[in-house]
Amino acid sequence: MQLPLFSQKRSWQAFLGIAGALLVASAAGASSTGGNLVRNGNAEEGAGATDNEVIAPPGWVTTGAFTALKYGVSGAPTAGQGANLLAGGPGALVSTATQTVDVSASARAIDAGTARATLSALLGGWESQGDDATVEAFFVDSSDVVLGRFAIGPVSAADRGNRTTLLARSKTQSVPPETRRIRVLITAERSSGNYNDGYADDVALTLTAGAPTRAHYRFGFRIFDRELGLSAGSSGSFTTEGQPDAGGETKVVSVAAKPFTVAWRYRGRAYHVKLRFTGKGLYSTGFVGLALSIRSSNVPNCKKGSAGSVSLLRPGDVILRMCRGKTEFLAPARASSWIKLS
Ligand SMILES: [Ca+2]
Ligand SMILES: [Ca+2]
Repeated sequence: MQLPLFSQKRSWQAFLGIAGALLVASAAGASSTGGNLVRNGNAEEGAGATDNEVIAPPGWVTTGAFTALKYGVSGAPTAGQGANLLAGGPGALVSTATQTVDVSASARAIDAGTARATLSALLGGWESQGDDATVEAFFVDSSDVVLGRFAIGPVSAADRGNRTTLLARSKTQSVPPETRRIRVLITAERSSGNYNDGYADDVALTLTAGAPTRAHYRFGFRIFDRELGLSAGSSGSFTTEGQPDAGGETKVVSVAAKPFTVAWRYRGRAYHVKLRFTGKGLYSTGFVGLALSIRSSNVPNCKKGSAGSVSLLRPGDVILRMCRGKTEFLAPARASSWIKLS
């Protein structure tokens, strides 16, 4: 049996105006997943060098002459955070310290695009010398592919006013989806004298897992066309969790909703299709697309279990596809229905 209205979407476009005001996601909460993920970023674990020796700080893989250095000894800053700091050490042009932090416990938030990493440290050098230190964080996936990086420092002699001191630096960056490890690299570079006076202390990496953005939508429409003998309507609501990212597409983490029914009467006969959300979908800029499946139907060729979808496009267009794509509601941005973020 033919249902001309539903198989000819241009008819819908001609006769119906379905509209909505969209839809901006509601506020996101943010929660920290814990404290500093870096081990011994403050150099307090283990001893600090008191002369031109090198004492590799525990927790770090070092190169060059990277060392823990005791505050207050000859040639070191007089006082600072705790007993020790990290330094490039004697004789080395470049010294490094690396450690890798496992962040797989936050995989869900990371892959949803809601995790942010904050890198912070005290960075400094010696008097007017240009020796300095930089801290970098590399986002690494499970195959050891680097997905991105960001850095803090260096602090220049001018930044320090040519004083022997360390200054606080901090930066926050979104964690790319698929990140499973974050590699932290301290690089100390020497430009004057024998000793590499690139200094660091209180090196910290924290992860903040933003709660998935939750948005609750209500929608509905009612259609009546006397000439065609058509009346139709539906309404429903759903809640999405995810992160509609202004920069692009992100996953819908979950969709919660009761099934809804699209029902219509055409030339005296009643039809209905009951749809349920499958929980799958995606966001992209100004767009929410959610997968549906048919729960029950009395429309020929539109059987239980077949797929459908609902797409909501800013500034309010709605597209509802069902019955294997054969039936399609297109909603230009004119009124007779509504979508609402509540
Ligand atoms: Ca310290
Ligand atoms: Ca130096």
